[in-house]
Amino acid sequence: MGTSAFFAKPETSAERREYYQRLEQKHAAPLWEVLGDLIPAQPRPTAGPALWRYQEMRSLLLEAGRLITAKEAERRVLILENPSMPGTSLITQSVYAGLQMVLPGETTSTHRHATSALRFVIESDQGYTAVDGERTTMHPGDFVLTPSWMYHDHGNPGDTPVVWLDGLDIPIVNLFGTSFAESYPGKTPDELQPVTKQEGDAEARYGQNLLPLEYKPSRLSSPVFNYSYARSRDALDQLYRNGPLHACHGVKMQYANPATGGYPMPTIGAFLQLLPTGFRGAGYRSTDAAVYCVAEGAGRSKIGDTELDWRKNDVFVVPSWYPVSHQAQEESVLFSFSDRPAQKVLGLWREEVVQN
Ligand code: 1HN
Repeated sequence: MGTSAFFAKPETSAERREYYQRLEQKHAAPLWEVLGDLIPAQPRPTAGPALWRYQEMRSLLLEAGRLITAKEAERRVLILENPSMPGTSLITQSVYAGLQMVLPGETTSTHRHATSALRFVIESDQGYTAVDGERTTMHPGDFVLTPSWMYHDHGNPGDTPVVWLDGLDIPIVNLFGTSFAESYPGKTPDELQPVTKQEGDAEARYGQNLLPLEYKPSRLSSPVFNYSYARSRDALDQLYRNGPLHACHGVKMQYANPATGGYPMPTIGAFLQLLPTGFRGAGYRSTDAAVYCVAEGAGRSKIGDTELDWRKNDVFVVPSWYPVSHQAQEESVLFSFSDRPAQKVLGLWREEVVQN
């Protein structure tokens, strides 16, 4: 992938090498020796295509549930680390992903951080997330936001484990050297943020094609923080019937901030797409690496030269600028997230239809 250089290294000589050594002692270096690697002609992602089978990860999560409590762990998460990026804790160069489990009866402590988080719910009967004083009950397929610097905690009053995919912009925040984090300043370590709003308030206030009079956004993230699967799924179904079907994406929609039309959070965008039974998508690539979670169905994606078979709840990753084409064996719904909003606002995002 993308090994082409726009600048070839000049010949070297004993005299040049001796000079480079003297430069090194002065903490300086010749640009012409590294230019091609520093500024590749095309993206050269360190991430590779990869897939995590949910059934395997679920058993490992249940094992973690016997080894450590959510309280002791702060968050009981299995990091999904890209096999081509060992030791980084990252799934791509710009986003982090993990699978989190909350067992029946558990709550997690309240904290906040500069990094923004999203959740895509995989298993939940009565699990909830509380963000900025409002709880939302999570159901499979719901897309939930934890925007930057908002206090949040989770709980599971139900009888079965709650599991979701976490996505965070950790590398972006750390790139800029802007990470802050703190626990809720309760008097006891177990003290959670108070619930100050009725469940469903954000949805009623901002998520019904209505807005409060003279509403002015007070933050960069969406005021809606749970985008329910039931509603998104219905929309996809209707849009499939209405057409047209995109040759690469099937029926693909992006989650939106209802107050601005922009992305739900400034650094991470998210998408939901329906691929009808037998769909064979055309090749496509974009500069935003994407993390996918299979909400429904089964199929196969060709990512560069790698073919990955996926089933419900599996997670897979498409690195930056890798051609990808999706095929669906049965009607499938794919959730995905990426750093597209950050790339777009910086004027860096590109996409194209390709042969794959
Ligand atoms: C975090 O706060 C959560 O609140 C999940 O559920 C995963 C990974 C790194 C840093 C903070 C959560 C996280 C995280």
